[in-house]
Amino acid sequence: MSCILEAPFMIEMIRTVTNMYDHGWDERNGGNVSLMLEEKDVAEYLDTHRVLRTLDTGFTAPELDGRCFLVTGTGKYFKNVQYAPEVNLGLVRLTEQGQKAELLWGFSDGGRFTSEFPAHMMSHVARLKVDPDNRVIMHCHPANLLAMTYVHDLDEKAFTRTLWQMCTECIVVFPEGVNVLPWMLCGTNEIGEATAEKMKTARLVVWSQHGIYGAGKDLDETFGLIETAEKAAEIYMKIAHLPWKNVITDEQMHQLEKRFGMKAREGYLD
Ligand code: 2HA
Ligand code: ZN
Repeated sequence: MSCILEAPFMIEMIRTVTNMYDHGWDERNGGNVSLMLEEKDVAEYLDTHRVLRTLDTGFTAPELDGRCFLVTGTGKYFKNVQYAPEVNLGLVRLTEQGQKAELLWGFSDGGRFTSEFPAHMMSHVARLKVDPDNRVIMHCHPANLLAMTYVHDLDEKAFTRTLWQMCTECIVVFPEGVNVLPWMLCGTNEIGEATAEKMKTARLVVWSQHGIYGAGKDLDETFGLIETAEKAAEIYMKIAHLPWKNVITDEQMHQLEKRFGMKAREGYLD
């Protein structure tokens, strides 16, 4: 059996959370990532009959029964993942309608998965219904998106249109736009359910005054999605207080739709 630290999914996870930390998106223990895996992929590296511990999840998600997830740990720092992956990450398999998680690897100091596990798992359920290839849910605290939620209208259409207007390729990268939640208490099933509901119509969900959730088919795509939205927010925060002389018009956005063969969210362009 090969060493799990050499598994491509493990290498990619470690590189991604390190990169997120390097981007300044995950101060201290901020942020969390979950990557869905097939049990057969995991079985190349682990004896999947050997359960180290069984953890309560605090929610029910029958759709995820038997699914495996590589996930970041609660209270753990992304900064440290590359130096001690087995302490800071865990690999779990959901059972009993998603109410239990069997730990197959990791959390070696007795830890458990992120406090945002409900939001992650409920978002996986929601995205899988829209896109069966979805594998990743990613949460972090990028400064400019966060800053924008203090000074910009939180209306989803207005927020999306501003981001689209900040870089030409935004509308191509996230044509469905971004959904926005008002401030809510984090770590609860309530914010998990609200996030999952918003995930039905977009892969990006802003948590006002907190951060952002992204979803995608792999770690690269999901990282790139957040990276693009954060770049747009950065430009907005550079120019919001200045007189605007130019803008990307709706007519130009329609040209982008044609050129790139995608369709902006219904009703968001004139
Ligand atoms: O502590 O980001 O939302 C991790 C978080 C909680
Ligand atoms: Zn957070």
